[in-house]
Amino acid sequence: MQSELRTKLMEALSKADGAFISGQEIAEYIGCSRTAVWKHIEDLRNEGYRVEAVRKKGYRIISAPEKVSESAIQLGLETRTIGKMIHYQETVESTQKIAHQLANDGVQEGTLVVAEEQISGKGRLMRSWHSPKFSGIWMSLILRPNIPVHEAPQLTLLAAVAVAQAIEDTTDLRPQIKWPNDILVNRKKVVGILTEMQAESDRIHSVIIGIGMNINQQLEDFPEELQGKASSLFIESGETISRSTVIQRVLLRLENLYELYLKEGFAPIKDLWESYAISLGQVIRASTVNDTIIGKAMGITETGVLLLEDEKGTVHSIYSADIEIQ
Ligand code: BTX
Repeated sequence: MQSELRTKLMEALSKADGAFISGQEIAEYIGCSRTAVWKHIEDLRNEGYRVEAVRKKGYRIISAPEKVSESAIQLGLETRTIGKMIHYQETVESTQKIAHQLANDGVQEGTLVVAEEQISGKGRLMRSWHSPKFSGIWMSLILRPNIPVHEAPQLTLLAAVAVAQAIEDTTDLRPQIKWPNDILVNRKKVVGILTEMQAESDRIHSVIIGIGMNINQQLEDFPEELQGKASSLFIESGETISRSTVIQRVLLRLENLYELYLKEGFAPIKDLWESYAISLGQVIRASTVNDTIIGKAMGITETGVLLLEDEKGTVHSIYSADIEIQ
């Protein structure tokens, strides 16, 4: 976990927005000596930042490294709480696993776990998530909402909207959401979201939102069995995309939606979600643990449940399923 001092340093440099900021100003902002500032700037350089230092003017960040380290994410991050604490590791088994441990240890809401690579990335229902090094975003966010346990799945839908908005903010692509947790571009899966929870009786201890985004992979970077159904933002847009910029947009969009949700409930999120939904009005096949239901997707309820009308006119509530558009 990075120090509070580093968080403050990145805040001070973000505020300068590419202009020079003096060592004295930084020292005052952080509450440390100018020598300590100099040492921390050296640490940044060792992590691959290019920092210009000019006598009497101070310091200026010229470029950030390509990694998605704590500082790369925090330089320019506009959020208030989400992503203020970041746990970064180059290689992990799964960011979900680390986030569960941190949540158990009682870390603050908004703590983010992020990695360059996952060795055993997790999908839903024990499936795996392909997470190669340096080309995607593999991150898990810890939230502690004061909501009933049965409403926690709404946060998956909220996260999907935030990710869709962030894709629109950073590319010209038009993302669509397939209930409940896939984000597609041109009908190919570019993002998966896995929401897990720690709770006792009806009290939520924490919700862990895992987000996997394919950003700069080329088609041959995917295993063969995924090549027909998966894609990346690079493949779809033809442009290399800064992963830390996308992370910053996701975190900001998520924070705004989360605040709206805590204030006004799920209704405004539902409207936004429906504006991105790919399957509404279409005939889909929903495979649940016990059953397969074919019907027309009518919409989602106020609690995020999918409604399917079969050919007899019976409306089924789908709480959890895999969806195929017919
Ligand atoms: P899911 O169960 O909806 O999707 C998993 C399925 O998607 C796999 O069975 C496979 O067919 C396909 N798939 C696997 N990898 C990819 C990929 N990179 N791109 C597109 N399709 C793929 C979705 O589960 C939830 C995924 C969450 C991943 C994040 S990453 C950060 C966090 N840590 C972690 O271990 N998981 C989450």
